[in-house]
Amino acid sequence: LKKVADDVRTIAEENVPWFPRKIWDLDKCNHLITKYDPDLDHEHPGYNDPEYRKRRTAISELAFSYKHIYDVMLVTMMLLDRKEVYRTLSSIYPTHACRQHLENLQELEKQCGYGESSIPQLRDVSNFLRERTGFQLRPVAGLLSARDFLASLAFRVFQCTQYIRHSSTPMHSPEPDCCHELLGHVPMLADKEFAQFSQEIGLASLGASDEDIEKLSTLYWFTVEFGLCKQNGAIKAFGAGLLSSYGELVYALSNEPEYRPFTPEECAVQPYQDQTYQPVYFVSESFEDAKMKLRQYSATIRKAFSVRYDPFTCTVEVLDQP
Ligand code: TIH
Ligand code: FE2
Repeated sequence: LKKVADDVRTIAEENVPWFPRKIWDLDKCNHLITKYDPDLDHEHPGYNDPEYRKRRTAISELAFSYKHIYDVMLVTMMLLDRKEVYRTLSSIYPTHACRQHLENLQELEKQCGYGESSIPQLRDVSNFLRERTGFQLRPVAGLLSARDFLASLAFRVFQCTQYIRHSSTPMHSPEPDCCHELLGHVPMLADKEFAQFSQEIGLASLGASDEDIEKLSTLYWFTVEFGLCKQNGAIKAFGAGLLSSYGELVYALSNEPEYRPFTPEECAVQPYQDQTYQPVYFVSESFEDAKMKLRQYSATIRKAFSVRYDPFTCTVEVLDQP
């Protein structure tokens, strides 16, 4: 068939037939040929059978309307305080957020309707992430146990709340909410290196003892949630808990708190604060460096087996320790 999808025309070479680039593009690979079509092909045994053709039409419609998405329910929230949160945070991102966060937030504004007066839908954001790093979002009703939360990271699934913080406290929330997920986590999960780091914490957590889960979730806390990193000689925030809280972001990059270089062994046992700002922050050299250190640390966790994620089947393979 000669039918060409519209977006092909944006590709430079006009003579190149359109072809799917992403798995979602298969939604557009749905053109039938008329041969053997019971409505069009006079030779088809069902051509003179109206009941048969009706049934076939109904079945076809189902096939045509199929979309390669994981359906996430759409939620409408109060727009109310979101505007203020978005505006205030955006004003300090250029000086406080790491490069990856800034770049990805721009993409999210372009592609997912991020902005002060709109609420992006989880479905769109999840599809955006899947395309960038294979991470996907799934809705969660509130704080999960560390074990469950970390386990989902092993599958590149991020458990994402959809409710919003109370309007009386726009600059800090003690619990995750959609501002925290969308402004803090999502732009970071769109970075390949960071996504890898997150998944590796998840993999390390599978089947770990309660004690090791506690350590890994503390490590997660001081990196994914409250991590700082060096960029061009300056210190910037990459932790989602900082990037979603104007109050703590300003505080973290002031000269009040204590900084320590990121060392997993130390970080994993550092007491943390979940009611108010952290007294100490850990500074990573880079995501690459943090990932290598995490790997070394994970290797010291005592387990009778090791795991490997198979992205083709989306399953975790359990391997005996030699
Ligand atoms: N304190 C963060 C905020 O105000 O956005 C939210 C959270 C981060 C980590 C746990 S809760
Ligand atoms: Fe979080």
